[in-house]
Amino acid sequence: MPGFLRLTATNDTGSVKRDKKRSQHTNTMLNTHNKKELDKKLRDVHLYCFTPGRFLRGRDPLAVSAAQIKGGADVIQLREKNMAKKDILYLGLKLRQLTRQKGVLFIVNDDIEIALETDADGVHLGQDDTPISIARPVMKEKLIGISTHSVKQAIDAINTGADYIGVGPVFKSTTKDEYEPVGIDLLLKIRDISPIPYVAIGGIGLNNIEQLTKVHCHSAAVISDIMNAADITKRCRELKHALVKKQKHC
Ligand code: TZP
Ligand code: MG
Repeated sequence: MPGFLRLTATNDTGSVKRDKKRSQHTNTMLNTHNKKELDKKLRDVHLYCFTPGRFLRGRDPLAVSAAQIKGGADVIQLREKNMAKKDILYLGLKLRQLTRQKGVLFIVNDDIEIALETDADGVHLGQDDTPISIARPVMKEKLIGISTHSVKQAIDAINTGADYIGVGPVFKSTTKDEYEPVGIDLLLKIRDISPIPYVAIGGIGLNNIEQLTKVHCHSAAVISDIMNAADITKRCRELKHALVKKQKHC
């Protein structure tokens, strides 16, 4: 992002200013009961899943999400980069119904309007999406997740009121290959400073998930490893099992 467009700035020596237990905005909102529930659900997230996007291959997207939920998905994120907005909205409305029935968090990627129209639990924003300073007054007590690729970005997200952060790509990701992997190293640094939940993302699969749990990270967002599996439910179960076992904290 060009410097002149940046609304909030923290230098590399910036520090986390937020209370460990309470986010800045929680108290000022009308529906604190709901907010507390959402925050609790967020803290319990292990397996963070996505709609199929380019991995759909003729399947019914709703059936794919149902299979992920059956396998233990704690979050479904509506992430469709090549679908007409109207179709994303219709899919989102159905997903809202399904996730509500099953008690799973429902997050919309990029688009605050669709997040509100579907009554999603929150929105997930990248570094080039709507800044949190603008998103927060609109999203009110709903969740805002921010993608981060460095300690500085993580600190900025925390200090500006994010409810959770995505950290990655931890490993090389073929789904989103414009970023170099940040490695387990960044995860370790963020683990040590973050008062809010963080979710590892990027290139994570059954073959390397133990590298996360070894450093006590028990929350992972996974796209291709699940979408390319012959049995989505089974793969989700395996990933969830790996994330939950020997859990200490994340
Ligand atoms: N952000 C960082 S990596 C990534 C996103 C959305 C894609 C993750 O996909 P995969 O297939 O699990 O690497
Ligand atoms: Mg985005």
